[in-house]
Amino acid sequence: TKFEYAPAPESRSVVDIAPSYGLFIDGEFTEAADGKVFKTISPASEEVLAEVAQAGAEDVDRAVKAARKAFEKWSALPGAERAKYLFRIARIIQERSRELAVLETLDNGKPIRETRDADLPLVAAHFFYYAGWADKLDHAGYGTNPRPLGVAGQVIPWNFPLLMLAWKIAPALATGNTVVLKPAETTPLSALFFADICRQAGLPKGVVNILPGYGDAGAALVEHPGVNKVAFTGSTAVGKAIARQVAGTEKKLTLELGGKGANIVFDDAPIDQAVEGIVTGIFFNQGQVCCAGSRLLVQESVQDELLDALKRRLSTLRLGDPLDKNTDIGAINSAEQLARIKALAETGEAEGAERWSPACEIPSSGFWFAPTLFTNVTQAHTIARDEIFGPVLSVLTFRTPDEAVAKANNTQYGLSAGIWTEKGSRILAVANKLRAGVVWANTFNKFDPTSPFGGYKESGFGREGGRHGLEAYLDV
Ligand code: TXE
Repeated sequence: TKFEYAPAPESRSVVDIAPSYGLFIDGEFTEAADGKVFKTISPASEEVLAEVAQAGAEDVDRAVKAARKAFEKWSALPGAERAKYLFRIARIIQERSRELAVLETLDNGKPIRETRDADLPLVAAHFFYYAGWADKLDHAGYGTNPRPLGVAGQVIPWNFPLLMLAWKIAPALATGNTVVLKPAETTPLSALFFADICRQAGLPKGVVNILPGYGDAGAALVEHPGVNKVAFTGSTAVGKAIARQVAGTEKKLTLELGGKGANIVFDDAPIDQAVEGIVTGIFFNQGQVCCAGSRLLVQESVQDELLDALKRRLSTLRLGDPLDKNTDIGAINSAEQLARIKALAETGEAEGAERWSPACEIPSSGFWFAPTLFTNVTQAHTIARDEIFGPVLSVLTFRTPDEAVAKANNTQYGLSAGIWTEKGSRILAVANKLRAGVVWANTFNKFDPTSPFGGYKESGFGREGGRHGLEAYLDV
């Protein structure tokens, strides 16, 4: 059924969104060279939030030149000086976290509980963590005479707009690189607020440049000869196109692409705890998470018990106003993403998998998809293989640990996996056989800036986070 949605007015008022925003180049907000603009909307209400300047190739050129110029001085600063700026940015993010959380929820559609308790604390933590590295990179401290690469061209997606920005910008700046970053076209606002934070922190002009725009601006940035390092998070198709573009140039590349994570539940797992982990694994951020546990692999003997408990839990999830702190399931980020999810769910039904959703009221405007469970799924089904990037869980079964490992690894991707068992020895044995960049045991979707994150196989290459994330921005 449908109901009318209106965002909670009191929380809305903590953020002041201007009617229009420019590109951020060389420390100034400016119009696009060709004067183009686009609108960013709230996916929960379809309300226009702001009009934003749309970068084109000429703007990319201007921003890369500004970053090149800034690189000379920025890279020559002692690490301790760069650390001061990063600490300052981290503290301002903490001070403005309520405002940024509401902004992110409005532009992205995800529940405020997530932006407030997960996205924003992690964003600040990333800047604190990499600030701590900046003064340890001198020859004596690091031992390998590490040198920055130059200008980093960074393209990010819409599912964790500010967190993906932090993953990209914090290590780049700590290591003495300068940055041109293109946020996703559906979520440009938090990156523009971040530009304002850079000004507030007194960051030298040109060190960070933000270019809202579409894929053409991303492609122009990747192509630009003044860029030394490309970092991309997004779809596997675009990642492959970027890899082709970069091949044959001197540019360094890291790619963080799609996933089809398996959450493996053994018969000795604590069922209630596993249910919570499964729910977090696939319904956090409406399943729009590259490392989502989108496949549930359950040992046959506990399938019925687990599915009963899971269905009961799904019936308690609250879908609706993302600004309401009781909401579990917010809006899907865009009409395009909603259409992709719907199409894949329909394919699941057409191919014979059994579809189930709890009774659920859906707002009459905006982009929504009820939590969905598919059972009777086999390896041959499209929904067992393709990334859905939505609140849709495909359930498969296994009998033995070896079969679980074989099924978990039977995918083009290799980003994440989860293991649920009381047996410590089994955790280690199974984890070592899984071809996934992250394996969680008796938990899921836990992040920390000290841990490297990234994929095997078509989930990409290179790592972000931790010391490995630092080295992606260094020549040693
Ligand atoms: O991704 P795109 P979309 C997956 C997920 C989703 C699908 C499509 O399965 O359903 O991708 O999402 C910029 N050169 N993921 O269409 O197009 C674009 O402007 C350079 C997984 O949103 O890859 C945006 O800034 N840049 C993923 C960014 O790339 C280009 C997160 C991502 O958009 C470009 C997002 C080009 N040719 C989607 N074309 C994850 N790994 O977390 C587009 N862009």
